[in-house]
Amino acid sequence: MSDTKLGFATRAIHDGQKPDAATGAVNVPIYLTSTYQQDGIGETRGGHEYARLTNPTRDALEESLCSLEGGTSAHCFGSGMAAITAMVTMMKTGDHVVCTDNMYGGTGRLFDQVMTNYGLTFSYVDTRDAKAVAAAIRPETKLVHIETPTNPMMSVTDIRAVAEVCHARGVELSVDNTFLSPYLQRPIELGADIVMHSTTKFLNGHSDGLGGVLVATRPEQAERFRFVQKCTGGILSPFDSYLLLRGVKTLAVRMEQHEKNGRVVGSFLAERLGADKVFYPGLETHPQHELAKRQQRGFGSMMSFECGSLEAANTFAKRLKLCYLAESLGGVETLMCHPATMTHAAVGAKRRAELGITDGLMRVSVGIEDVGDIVGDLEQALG
Ligand code: P1T
Repeated sequence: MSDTKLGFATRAIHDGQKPDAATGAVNVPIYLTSTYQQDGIGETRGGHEYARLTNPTRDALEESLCSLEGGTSAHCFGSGMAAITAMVTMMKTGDHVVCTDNMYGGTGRLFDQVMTNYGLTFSYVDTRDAKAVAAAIRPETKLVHIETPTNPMMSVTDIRAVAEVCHARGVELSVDNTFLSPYLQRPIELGADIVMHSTTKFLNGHSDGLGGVLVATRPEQAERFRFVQKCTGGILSPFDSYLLLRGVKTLAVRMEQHEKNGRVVGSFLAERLGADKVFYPGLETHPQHELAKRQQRGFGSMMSFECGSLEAANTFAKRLKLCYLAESLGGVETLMCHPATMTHAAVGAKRRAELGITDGLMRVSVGIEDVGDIVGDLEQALG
């Protein structure tokens, strides 16, 4: 059970992660089993029937993540995309979803190229403007799904303001909290109904496992998400659950270091390239700096910057020695991504241009190496 009086770092280590009752092992065992012996018909041990429904390693992880986000239950899936898919299965043909216009490219691809085939409709709005969200809500709108800060333009949405708009109209609000982790932002405290993560990122922290989670705030959501886990089977494996349990234990210290390094790298890039070329809410020049300061516990370590052209971005990327050119984010190592050809290729050139995702834009996930080494690598690569 979660004791909410305990601090975040303590809960990250202990909630859901009690020593094994049978042996005292301080780490949750990896339960590699697909099924469970029953003592008689209908007589399960602790409710375990079949591993698509429950697995003690995954159960422990779900308890841990639920505690960290302050929800009522958590439900883990095999990837962030599987979690988003599960969330939209709450809807029926004819239902409508309002989303942030700038999101991870795979999320829009799922909505536009898969979910529309099942009669769902999606509107993309600039959710920085709560009035634009209100204007986009229709009688058939069931969900507002936002990313804040956004991938990769780092726009910040006022979660509390959008939650008020949603609740006045009887619509649920889900927040993709991947870029900050619950250490730096807790959307449920600001009114969100569902929190979603690609746990592949900061929650795992070591770039060694995909995963996704939905954190619920109401019993009917929990029932629905459990049912989707059971019916569609896109669950997280016991081994990946273990990797996440292990990653989460150090979330607080990792995020502190990501935050420190992020500030140094953000300032360096702003000084080197000009603040107008750097998209990082930690800069005072960022249009939502004050909002980010208010609703986030820190600015995180995600940012993007403009190199000017595809050629300049590629020259920069090829010169990197320490930082890796790679998709993904949130690991201990500094990762550099070219959104136009990587994470946001599916968005299409027209929409990328509208969102400011130019061919010269590079995104950085600042790792927790010695920050002088990261800055040194960026400096030499910028030439
Ligand atoms: O990759 P997966 O675990 O399925 O998560 C999808 C996803 C969802 N939401 C956000 C905000 C994301 O950034 C992602 C995945 N993003 C990358 C792979 C990336 O490099 O941006």
